[in-house]
Amino acid sequence: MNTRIEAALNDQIRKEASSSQFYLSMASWAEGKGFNGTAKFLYQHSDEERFHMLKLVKFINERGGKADIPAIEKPPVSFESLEKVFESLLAHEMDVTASINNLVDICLQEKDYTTHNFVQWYVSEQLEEEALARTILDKLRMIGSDKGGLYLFDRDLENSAIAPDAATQN
Ligand code: OFO
Repeated sequence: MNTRIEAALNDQIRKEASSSQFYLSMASWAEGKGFNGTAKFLYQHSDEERFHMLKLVKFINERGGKADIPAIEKPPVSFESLEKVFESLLAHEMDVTASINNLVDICLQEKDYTTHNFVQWYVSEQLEEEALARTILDKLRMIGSDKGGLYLFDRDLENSAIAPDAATQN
């Protein structure tokens, strides 16, 4: 496997793994605050990110490269509000999108069209995840600090079809 591509894919493994830990930490915080619907959504999202990481690990190994399983930095453990949680989530997703775009660029420079094709799955996934985070953030900004509104938001998030797909369905 092309060493530049291998390094970029390994870097992406680290990003997906740290997304998973970050969302796990958010989920745990939300659960502790009694936002059970939000916690469920974020636990699910954390699983999804782990699946994204696993997909990269398998791709690298199957193509004769070597996937490195990285150490992960401790994510933040407390958040000011639900709005801050989803602001951080969106900022994080935008960062991941930039990294995926960079990966696409490297594939083209190295003329690795197989990896380029593989990475397209992540391009669409990022588009969906950013749109989802923006929709949720818009709702939270509308609700502000209204307790009744936050209660309904949390309940809706638990039952809603806007939750991320189960990891195994991706
Ligand atoms: Fe892996 O999709 Fe978000 O970060």
